[in-house]
Amino acid sequence: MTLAQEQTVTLHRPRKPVATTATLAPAAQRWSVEAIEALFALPFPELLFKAQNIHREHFNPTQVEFATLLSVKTGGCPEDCGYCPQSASFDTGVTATKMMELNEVLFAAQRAKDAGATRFCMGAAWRTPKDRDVEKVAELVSAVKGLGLETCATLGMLNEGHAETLRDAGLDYYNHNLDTSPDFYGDIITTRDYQDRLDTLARVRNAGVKVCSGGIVGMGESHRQRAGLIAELANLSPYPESVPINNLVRVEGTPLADQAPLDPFEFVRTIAVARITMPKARVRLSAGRQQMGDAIQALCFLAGANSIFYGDKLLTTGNPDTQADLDLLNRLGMSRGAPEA
Ligand code: SAM
Ligand code: DTB
Ligand code: SF4
Repeated sequence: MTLAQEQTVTLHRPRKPVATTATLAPAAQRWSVEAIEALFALPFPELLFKAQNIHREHFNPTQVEFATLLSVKTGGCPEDCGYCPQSASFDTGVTATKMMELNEVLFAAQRAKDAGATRFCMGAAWRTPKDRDVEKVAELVSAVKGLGLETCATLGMLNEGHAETLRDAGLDYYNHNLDTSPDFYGDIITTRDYQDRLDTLARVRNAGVKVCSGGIVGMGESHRQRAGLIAELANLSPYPESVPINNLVRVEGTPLADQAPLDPFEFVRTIAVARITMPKARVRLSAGRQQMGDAIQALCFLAGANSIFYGDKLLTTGNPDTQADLDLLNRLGMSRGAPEA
């Protein structure tokens, strides 16, 4: 690393997020895209060392959060997100379903809890939920919360009042990903824009619900665009409490089915850079674990990942078996825990 790089990196070390700021406008830019590119460009051992130091300042590095996902309303989505098997625009073999009943969701949540999950995330393939959908999800949230699980929902764009209804039902986190950098976004999704996503995140933040927002890498974005995604997330004020980093799951029938796989070390670097720029966030090693292998996952934990999706399925695609995850953590001498920053 050159002195110039080191200086750039040091100069842009983030200040503490201001917890009282209600909007998510990236007003006080803490991280330039260049500073983040400089992190990505560090020699791998230097980058991981930096990320580990920051991780250890805030978390026990041996603990990993287990969050279980459930698709409560699958497929038939009017959006055209190029990676997504649930979009009605692509023929992926995913069958559209109605919303699940409360007792079915509760059963799945109890099973997730019994298996060791501490957080339960309910996903729905909507562009934006209707008011009555939000009311129904609110019932699911309060029932799941009643089991003693942390709750999370990802339902698409929220309108006025939706976040408040979910908050009042006991929602802890709302997941809405920025997905990629602003300048690559239009290559992947045409049915809504970046500002729509930022507006939903602001609604969530203003309602006092914790923000879960991350993205997908391996969609053909450039190095700079990968850095651009992290810059957008890290410059949110405050940055998200929870940051899922997904490795594209290439699904037959989607426009990205034949995308060349990302160098796995680049994925590890993305985790490390997310950890450095968002020190107190739960950084989740999200989609793509099944394709990744144990060694790369272990490197992700060393790079600062402290959360995984736990359960045999993500929303429509596979995830490692619960026993495989328990075995992996055991082999690494690590354990399940809900990390607190
Ligand atoms: N419809 C809602 C929305 O888009 O916000 C919620 C569900 S959507 C499936 C949640 C996130 O899953 C997406 O924003 C994207 O980041 C991730 N995702 C979807 N398909 C994926 C894939 N094939 N590989 C990796 N991540 C994916
Ligand atoms: C997130 O960032 N990843 C999860 C969750 N948030 C909702 C979803 C991953 C979906 C992978 C493709 C599928 O299973 O359909
Ligand atoms: Fe619909 Fe969400 Fe999939 Fe986009 S990512 S197509 S909004 S389910």
